[in-house]
Amino acid sequence: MKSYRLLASLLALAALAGFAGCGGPETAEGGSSDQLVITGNDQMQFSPTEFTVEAGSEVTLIFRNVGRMPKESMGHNLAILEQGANVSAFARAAQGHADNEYIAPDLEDQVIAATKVLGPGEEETLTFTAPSEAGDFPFVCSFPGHTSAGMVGTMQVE
Ligand SMILES: [Cu+2]
Repeated sequence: MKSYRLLASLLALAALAGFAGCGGPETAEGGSSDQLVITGNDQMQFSPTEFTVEAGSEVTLIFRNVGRMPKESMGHNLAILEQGANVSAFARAAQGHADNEYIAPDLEDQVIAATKVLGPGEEETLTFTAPSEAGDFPFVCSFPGHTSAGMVGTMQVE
């Protein structure tokens, strides 16, 4: 009887472990909708250039610089801006602010979330709450010249 009970609890444990084992990948899969990876490369390209989040949700976004060029000449950041922000004005204002990760202090109120400037092979995880209203929100790399070279994208809030 005793050993039966032991067996039963072992089975229960195994079932639990099995369940957790299944739950892990499922969670990771389910999380792919709100855990995003965006890359930046030496060709000044974001990939992807669009992603979608649910309004008001907690977003985890990994930004990775997959390039090889030095940070001083080809660093990248990722700054998500408020809806309607003037992207080129934001990028222009950023140019003199290497000491602030190329974010103009005056315009920080337009930033929903931003990484530091990353060098080759570096990544940073951003966590933020998505805006509560639906719409398109621009994101940019504000390293000098990169926004105008096309390092821009859109966060769609649904
Ligand atoms: Cu860049």
